[in-house]
Amino acid sequence: MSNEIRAERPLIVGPSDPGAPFPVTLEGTVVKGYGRGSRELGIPTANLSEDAIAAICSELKTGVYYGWVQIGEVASQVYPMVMSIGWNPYYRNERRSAEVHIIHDFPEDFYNVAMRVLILAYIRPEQNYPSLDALIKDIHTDIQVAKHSLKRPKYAELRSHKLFGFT
Ligand code: ADP
Ligand code: RBF
Ligand code: MG
Repeated sequence: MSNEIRAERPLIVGPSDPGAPFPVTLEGTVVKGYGRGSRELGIPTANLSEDAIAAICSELKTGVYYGWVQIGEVASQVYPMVMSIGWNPYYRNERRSAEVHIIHDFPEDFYNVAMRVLILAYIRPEQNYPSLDALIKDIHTDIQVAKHSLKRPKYAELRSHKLFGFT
């Protein structure tokens, strides 16, 4: 079945309580991406630095995940996020890239700032799409999945995880 005619996806994904290996924590820096133009699609993605990507390689398979994220200062605002972990074809296929779309409107860009990511559940594998529209549509569904799934108590309470500097 093609992605374009696929039935609607469920908006709650993942168990009621995050199970092993979650939560997976990631700390890195926001770096320049590879000019694939996520922003032009209306879905900017903050790309994580190499050191952070290396740290999750052994823990998680490639795919799309949701959770919470904080940028800059510790104990600052924590936002919902969706992220894609995948092979970057421009990088000799040796390493994965990890890009985080923060579900919040920011007035300006932020690069070279700290980013702390708490990954809580797997949504779906990375896919190839027949069109860019189909990719964008699926990412919008991922965003809805994250928003709905994170409202559940066991996920909502992790917004104040110690990773984010709350005591
Ligand atoms: P790049 O190729 O450099 O990753 P993108 O087009 O993916 O560029 O845009 C990502 C940049 O946009 C981030 O590094 C960040 O500075 C900025 N940005 C603004 N709003 C967001 C958001 N909601 N989520 C992620 N990044 C955002
Ligand atoms: N790229 C793909 O090729 N296949 C995917 O299934 C895919 N899923 C994504 C899901 C999310 C939540 C995000 C933020 C990105 C995803 N991407 C995927 C990456 C996307 O292609 C990337 O952000 C771009 O470079 C857009 O131009
Ligand atoms: Mg990006």
